[in-house]
Amino acid sequence: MRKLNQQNYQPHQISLLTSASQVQRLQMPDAEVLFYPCFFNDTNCEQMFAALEAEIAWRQDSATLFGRHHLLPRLTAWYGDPGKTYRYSGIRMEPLLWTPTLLQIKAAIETIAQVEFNSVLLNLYRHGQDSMGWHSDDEPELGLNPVIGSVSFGGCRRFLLRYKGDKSIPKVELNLTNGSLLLMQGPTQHFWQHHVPKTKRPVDPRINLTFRIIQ
Ligand SMILES: O=C(O)CCC(=O)C(=O)O
Ligand SMILES: [Mn+2]
Repeated sequence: MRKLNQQNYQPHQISLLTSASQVQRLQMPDAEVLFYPCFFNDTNCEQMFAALEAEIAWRQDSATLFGRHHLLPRLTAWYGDPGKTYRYSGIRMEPLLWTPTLLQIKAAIETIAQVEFNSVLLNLYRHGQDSMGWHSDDEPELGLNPVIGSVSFGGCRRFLLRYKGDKSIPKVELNLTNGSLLLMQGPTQHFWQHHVPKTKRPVDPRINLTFRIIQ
């Protein structure tokens, strides 16, 4: 299994090659979800993973649930334009200033998403026991019908979506591959929740970046 380390990190500008030619539009009611399984090529992915692992100020927050503090089962970080504060699960995050690596990834996905993101939430899943519970990205500061650009580097993890109301609508499952881009937009966050389950299977560390627009 790949170990977290900083050996592959080279702090130089990486020229990003992206591919939007392979795209899947997911067939889901009340949602607009596009998946680009190989948006970044293999060389880019290795360099990006190493750069992000080394540069990002990773921290382990705790969320408050029924008055008790629980360490989040992953490391996180919040970057963005000054003043773009983010609050979720009782956690308040002030943005750190964009790094060149983050700005490169942001520019690459903005060509596809056709919006300008002003912030990004980063998650580092160290191993299969790190995860993300069911939720929607529907905090008020994200506004109506938010565009979420989700980029993944490293170990491939399952990503599930479930409809909030009608339980007869089947769950949707995706493998978020190394170098993939998932775009969730339109009414998706109103009607659907998503999560990254734990796994017992040995899995490489994974970094996920969800680019957002804080109003
Ligand atoms: O790791 C992922 O793919 C999902 C991350 C996510 O849902 C979030 O940051 O809100
Ligand atoms: Mn989310």
